[in-house]
Amino acid sequence: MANYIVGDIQGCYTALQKLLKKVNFNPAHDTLWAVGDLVARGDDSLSTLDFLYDLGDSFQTVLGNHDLHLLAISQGIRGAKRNDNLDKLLRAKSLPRLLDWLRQKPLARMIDKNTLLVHAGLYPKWSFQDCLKYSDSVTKRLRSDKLHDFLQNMYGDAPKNLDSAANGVEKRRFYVNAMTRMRFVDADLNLDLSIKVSPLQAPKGFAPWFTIPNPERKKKQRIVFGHWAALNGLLHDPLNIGLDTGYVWGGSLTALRLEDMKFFAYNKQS
Ligand SMILES: [Mn+2]
Repeated sequence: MANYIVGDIQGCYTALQKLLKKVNFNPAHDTLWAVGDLVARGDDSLSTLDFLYDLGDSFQTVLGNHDLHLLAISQGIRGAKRNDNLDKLLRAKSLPRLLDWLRQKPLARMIDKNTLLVHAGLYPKWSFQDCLKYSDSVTKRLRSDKLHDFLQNMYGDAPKNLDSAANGVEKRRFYVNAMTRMRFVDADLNLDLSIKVSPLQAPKGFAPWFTIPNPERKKKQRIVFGHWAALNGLLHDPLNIGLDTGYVWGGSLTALRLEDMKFFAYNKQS
């Protein structure tokens, strides 16, 4: 019985299978967790979702920005970009079933009593409880007949902080941006969603979210996240575990076994 947490899969079905084989993943005993961004850009988003769906309760995930974008494309709110490689998925018979399943998933959830799973990270002013509450407020909309309205209002980089949110729509946009797109914040903890470089190249005045002291976060609380491929191997912090090692960009697909904190990676060279 082991818990494996896998980084951003992004439709890389073959790599996922190779990685699961490497760790001898057995859905009868083990649980696979994912940090979100299950689809987009990789070779086979359809097979990826079909496979994860079929794992039933042996698979748990949070949603990433690409997963929310897929929901928006399916609602006709956005067009699919060619390099997202989603055509086969968007034409699939199983699409409605897969989308109904996907929209049930949270933006953040606990893996155990000290471990939060969230695609981008924990906004430095939030406690775990805040984050879970804000995730619930988004999930409630995703699961409801307000899905279309919610996704329509989801896009945009403003507000940059929660205090300047004028209404519920703007608050929820901030929740989504913080939980699925965040990398850098400025000294006033404003989100800057345009900077995607590695922390080593941080522009003056900006810092990665996980370097900001968070008074709401208890000492032993750890966060497992993805989204930031440029972090690749730079972050050796047992409390902030970034699992996106950029397989779609020629890097590797990484899984962490929670029981002994062992990392496994698959890349095209292995
Ligand atoms: Mn992402």
